[in-house]
Amino acid sequence: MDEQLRFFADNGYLVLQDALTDEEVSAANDAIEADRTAYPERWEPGPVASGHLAVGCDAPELLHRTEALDRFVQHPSIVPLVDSILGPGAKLSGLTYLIRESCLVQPPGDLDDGEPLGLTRVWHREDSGNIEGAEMNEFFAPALQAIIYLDDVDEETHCFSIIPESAETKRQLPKSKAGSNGWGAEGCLRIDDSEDGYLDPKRPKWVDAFGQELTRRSGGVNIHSPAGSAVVLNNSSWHCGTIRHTQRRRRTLHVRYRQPEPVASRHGLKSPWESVAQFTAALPSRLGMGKV
Ligand SMILES: O=C(O)CCC(=O)C(=O)O
Repeated sequence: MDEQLRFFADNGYLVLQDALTDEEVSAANDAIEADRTAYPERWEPGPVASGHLAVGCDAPELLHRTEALDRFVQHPSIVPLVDSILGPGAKLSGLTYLIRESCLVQPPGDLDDGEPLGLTRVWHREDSGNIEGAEMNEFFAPALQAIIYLDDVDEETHCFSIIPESAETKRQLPKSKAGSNGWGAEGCLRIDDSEDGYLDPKRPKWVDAFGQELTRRSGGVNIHSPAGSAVVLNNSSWHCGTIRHTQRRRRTLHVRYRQPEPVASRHGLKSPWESVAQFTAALPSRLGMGKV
C-alpha cells in the first residue's frame, strides 16, 4: 500500500489491476442489463450534443432499483485506499453506471496527440477545479473517484485519460475564489488554470471530430486496462474521456468519495444533493450508511 500511496501522491491517480473478479464484473453488467429491460425510460440518453452517445444512471435511484451494485459501494479492493487517502470518516458521495456506446464517426484530419482513432476529449478538473477540503489530507485530494472498467479497455476503445500531477504541484498552483465553479458553491477555492493548464502553447486549439473547438492539452496518459481494473483519481486532476472511433462500447462504474466537511462544497456530489449528509440519507437503508 505504501508504494501505491506514494504513486498517488506523485501522480494524482493510480490503477488497481484486478480490483474486481470476473464474476463481479459480470454481475454488475448483468444487473444493469436487467434494469435497462425493466426501466428502459431511465436509460434514455439525453440530447446528443457531440454526436457520441453516452447514457448513465446514478445512485441513490439506481441502488433503490437493484441490490446488485451494493458490493461496489464499499468494495474491499478500493475502500482501504480511500480511507488512507481521505482519512477516517470519508463517505460515498456518488455512484454512476455509465455506458459509452460505439461510435463510427471518422476522426478529424488534425489528430489530437497523434491518436489515430481519437474523436473528442473534453479535458477538465472536476467541479471546475474546486479544491475545498483538499488541505485536510496530505494528498491534496478534495474528493476521490474510482472509475471501474467493466469492459476491456485498449487503444481501440473509449478510455479514461488523465494528466499526472503531484499533490505538491496542486498545492503550488494559483488558486482563486473569484467567479462560480458552475456548481453552486459560489466563492469556493479553485485551482485557477482552466485557461492555460497544460495547454499546448504552439497549438492550443483543437477542432474535434464533431466540429467542436476544444483545448489541446499535453502530458495526458491513456489508461488501457482489462475489465475489473479501477482507476482511483484525485478528482481535482485534469482528466477526460478519450472518445474513439470504435465498434465497441465501454461500460464503467464511477464511485465517488469525500469527507462530509466542508458542507458548503458540493464537490463530488451531483444535483440535487446539497451535502454528503443529504445524499447518504437518500441511500437505501439496507446499506446501513444512514449515520454521517
Ligand atoms: O468516461 C470517462 O472515462 C471519463 C469521464 C469523466 O471525465 C468524468 O467522470 O468526469
